[in-house]
Order: sequence, then C-alpha cells, then structure tokens
Amino acid sequence: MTMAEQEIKKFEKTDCAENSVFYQAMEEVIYSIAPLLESDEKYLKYAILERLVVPDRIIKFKVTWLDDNNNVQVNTGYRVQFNNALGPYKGGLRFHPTVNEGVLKFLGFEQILKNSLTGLPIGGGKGGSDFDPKGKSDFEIMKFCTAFMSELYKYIGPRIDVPAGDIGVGSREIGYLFGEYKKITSSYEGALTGKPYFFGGSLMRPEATGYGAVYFTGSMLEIEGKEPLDGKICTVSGAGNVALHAIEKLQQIGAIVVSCSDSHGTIYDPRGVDLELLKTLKLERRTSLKEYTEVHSEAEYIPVENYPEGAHAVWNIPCYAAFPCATQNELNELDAQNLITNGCVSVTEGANMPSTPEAIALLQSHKLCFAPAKAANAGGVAVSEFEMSQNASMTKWSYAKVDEKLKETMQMICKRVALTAKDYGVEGNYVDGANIAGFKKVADAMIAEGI
Ligand code: NDP
Ligand code: 2IT
Repeated sequence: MTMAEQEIKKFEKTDCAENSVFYQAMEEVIYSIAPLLESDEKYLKYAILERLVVPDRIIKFKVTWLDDNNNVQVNTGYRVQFNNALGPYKGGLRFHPTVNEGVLKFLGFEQILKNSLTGLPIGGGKGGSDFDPKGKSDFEIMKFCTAFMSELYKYIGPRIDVPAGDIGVGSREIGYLFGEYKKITSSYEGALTGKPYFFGGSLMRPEATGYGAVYFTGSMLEIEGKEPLDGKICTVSGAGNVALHAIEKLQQIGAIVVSCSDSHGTIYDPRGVDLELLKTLKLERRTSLKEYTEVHSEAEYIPVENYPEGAHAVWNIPCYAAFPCATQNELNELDAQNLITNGCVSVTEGANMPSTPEAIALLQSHKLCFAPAKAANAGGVAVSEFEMSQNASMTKWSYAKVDEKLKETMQMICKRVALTAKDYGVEGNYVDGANIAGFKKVADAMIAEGI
C-alpha cells in the first residue's frame, strides 16, 4: 500500500454520502502531496494531515424568516471555520438548495490551500445555506439575509472570519448582510468582502475571479509553449459572476467565446456570445438563458434534456480553451473525451472542483494544459484580501492598481505552481504543483505555531 493510500484509509471512518465531494477534494490532495510527506518526516510527526482535514469548528444554525405571503420559512445556515494558520478564516457564502455540511467542507478545505497559494495572510473557511434565492423577491432576499446574519454575526469579524460571495451570493446579498452586521454590532468594519463599491467594496472584486482565471491561463499557455488565447475559440460554462467576467476578459483580449450555460441549458453562438445581453438576462433580470435566442435567432439553445447521454453539451463544442465556471463535477470523463476529440488544448477551472477526478486524469494523460481551481480561480479571494487591506487602512485603490496587483498575483501563482511541480518531478502537472505549494505553506505555519 502506498503512503497516500495509507493516509486515505485513516479517514474512511467518517465516510457518508454528504461527504463524497469532501472526500474527492481530500483524496486529490493526499495523492498530490505524498512525495512531500515522504521527503520530510516532520509533516507526519506533527500529524498535519489529520489536523488539516478536520475543520477547527462547524457552526450550524437555524434561519427563520417570513416570505412575502407572511408564511414562516425555515432554512439551515452554516459556517465552516476550517483553518486559520495563515490569517483570519476567509471564504465565500453559498446560497443554493444543494448546500450541506459536506459541500461546505469540500469548499472550505479547497479554500485553505487556495488562500495559501495567493501568498496573502488569509486562512480558509466557507459557509452558506440551503436557501434557494431563485424566484424570491428582493424583499425576501433581504429578509433571509437579515435573519442569516442575526446568527452569523457572533462568529465573524475583520480579524476573525471574513465571508464573501459564492453561488447565489453577489453584491446585493453582501450589501444586505453587511447592513445587518453593522446594525447589530454598531461597527462599520470590513467583516465581509464583495461589498458594493460605494460603501467599502473594492473596485474589480466582481470581475476578479473571471479575469484572474484568464490571466492565469495566459501565463500557463506561455510557460507550456502554447499559442496565446487571442483569436482562439473558447467555451465557458455557467452564466454567473465568474463565467460572465471570464467571458468579458476573454473578449477584451480578442478570444471568441461561443458558449455559456445555466442550470437549464446551454447557449451556442458560433459568432461569439453577446455579453451585454447575457448580463441583462442573468444579472439584471435573473431569468433563463433560453431568452437569448429570442434576440439572436441564429444561436442555438440546448436544454438540459437534450444533452448528449451522460455528457454536457457545452464540452461537446470544439474549442481551443475551455473554462468550466458553473459548479462542481460539471465536466466528467465523457466531457473530457469530447474536448480531447475536438482538439482542445487547455482547460481552466473557474468554478470550484468542476472536473471529476477521471476527467482530470484523462485530460492530463493527453497532455492538455490543466489549470486547477485552487490556483486558477484564486483571483476572487485575492481581491477580497485587497478589500480587507483597503478597509483596514480606510483607503481606496484605483482600478488600475487592483488590476495590476491581480495580474501580478495570478502570474506569481502560476509560476510557483509550475516550479513546484518541476521540483517534485511532476513537471506540467499543475494539480500536484498547486496542492504541494498550497499545503506546504499552511503545514509549515501549523508546525511553527505549535499544537
Ligand atoms: P453565480 O451564482 O453567480 O453563478 C453560478 C452559475 O452557475 C449560474 O449561471 C448557475 O445557473 C450555474 N449553475 C449553478 N449550478 C449549476 C448546475 N448544477 N448545473 C449547471 N449550471 C449551474 O456563482 P459564481 O459565478 O460566483 O460561482 C460559480 C463557481 O465559481 C462556483 O463553483 C463557485 O464556488 C466558484 N467561485 C466563485 C468565486 C466568486 O468570486 N464568486 C470565486 C472562486 C470560485 P442558474 O443561473 O440557472 O442558477
Ligand atoms: O471560492 C472562492 O474563492 C470564493 N467564493 C471567494 C471567496 C472570498 O472570500 O472572496
């Protein structure tokens, strides 16, 4: 039995269906870091892995709120405070009916290593609720956010734990959460990031994750000796914050983005997607992508029911570079095979863990450039930390300054990941490079801080 298999075996006792995505994230990391554990016995001596895979604490609470028909609604709220060896717990809040403890543990665990890779002083955490924002009125969203914060405020603060957005939580929700936090604590402080600009948000926070993923891809393609993205066909999944800003940056640098998707279907527009229309549909009107074809009749809308058996329509479209930016496990082995067959050169994870382990293995075995989420989508949390800095010093940075620092951060992460992979004998493997580099920094801090 290899060391990685022995380590994985230790954690089987906590297995349950809810935890399957957490296991997926954890297993990948354990396999990647096995050479590091073997090269230095201190990580086993201080039981770093055993300590790292268990959150410092999981806070679970009831959220009771009144809908527009005066019916009482009850949801569950969570905050997983995973690890604060490098700084205050930091990570987003997800509002989606699929949220449970296992999903938030997977996201919080990934966040520890992602935040470590940024080189910034932030630990890892994640939170959210099984509340479904879809179809809710603005007042219902406000009432839910208020009720959620009336419990969460006890556990957060600028030096303790700083939540931000994720699926279903954007600047509108962060605004309501911040308003309630301020009201309860009488304190105007940066306890949340992703705030609207005019009351403490950073310029470019909304764009940061999508733009950062494109900057990362540019660096990776350069390091790997591949052609840059300008003039190339790209496919993007999702139509939310990350996807739309990835599309925006890709269009700015001259790439042709021919797709996007939501939970109901996929748009294929071979002439290049109309980003303004997408923003109107998804960010302003919060409606289905289907309406895109009412304006652009030459574009194709493929509803989920018509997806190829076992696969996703968006990964069946020929492209040079693919950007999964919707949700976990949205790119499976069949999808990977379709991308390979169609000549795809590069896959960048804008979403968290969008590719299944089988898909990653297949893409890597065919020598595609593969940028894992914890490295490629770290731009969002990096600019969140810039927001924390600005709030703490009561300053405002210009758009150019944030953009420059974001670009520098993504290029630095990419180089560090590539070099780490090379140092550990797995050149070109950005998954192993990211896991080893991210883990090492947190582990060394944990050892230095004592048990
Ligand atoms: P949004 O809520 O803004 O958008 C999510 C998008 O993904 C929507 O278009 C949604 O469709 C689609 N989607 C969600 N679930 C599914 C599904 N099961 N199948 C198909 N499509 C789905 O979220 P974000 O853009 O913020 O987040 C997207 C991903 O990026 C997540 O994995 C998140 O964790 C990750 N991420 C986000 C960061 C951020 O700064 N926001 C930072 C780093 C990572 P619909 O409109 O129908 O709901
Ligand atoms: O997954 C992520 O990195 C985020 N949702 C952003 C976290 C943050 O604190 O900005």
